[in-house]
Amino acid sequence: MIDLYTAATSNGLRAAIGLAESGLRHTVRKIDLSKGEQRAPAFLKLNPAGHIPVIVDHGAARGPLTLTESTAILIYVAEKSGRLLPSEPDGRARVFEALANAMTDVYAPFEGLMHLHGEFGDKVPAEVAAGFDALVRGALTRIDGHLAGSEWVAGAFSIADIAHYCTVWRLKTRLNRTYPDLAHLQRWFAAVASRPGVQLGTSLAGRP
Ligand SMILES: N[C@@H](CCC(=O)N[C@@H](CS)C(=O)NCC(=O)O)C(=O)O
Repeated sequence: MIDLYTAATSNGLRAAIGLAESGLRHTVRKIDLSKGEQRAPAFLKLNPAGHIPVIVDHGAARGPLTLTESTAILIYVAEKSGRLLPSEPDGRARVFEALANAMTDVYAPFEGLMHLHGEFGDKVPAEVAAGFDALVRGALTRIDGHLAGSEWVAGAFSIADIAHYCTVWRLKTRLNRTYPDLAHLQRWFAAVASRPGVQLGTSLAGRP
């Protein structure tokens, strides 16, 4: 059994969807970030950084495993379940390439925008946000181009789709960035959103 500690953020959703799509048995424990539950002593024992998501796998090979970092959690549940990641090196390399792209070229500038919103609320200076927005749009435009000829971001549906989806979801639900002109990205987003595992993970992590 795996315990997931999470909340309705892009990182929290990444782990919740990964677990739901993996089919591994798990429980979801919601952490209320607005109430500071991530700084409670019991939670800090799991992750001294005070960040969700965290998993505790009570059935890990060498005894209970506590794991942080949404990307590491995605890879762990994919490897443990044998789903969401191809077995042959070429296919795995493509998934890891897309995963790295999701976390560095899309998530990182998105996080910059989130920090600006945290600092300025609705009054984010447009000229300051513009640089981050351009980086996110540039990366999403390249993914849109790839999706013009492919159903998913790297071969079959994988943890790379989950990683990208959660940032695009949060761009929409938290920052109202929807990219209606990127038609292939829209088609892909709707396809990911319609998957039962994605819907289950989203409902368990909760609304933003
Ligand atoms: N690199 C980490 C980032 C985790 C993270 O930043 N979590 C945020 C929510 S998205 C958090 O728990 N913030 C609580 C806080 O800063 O107090 C990951 O990918 O899991």
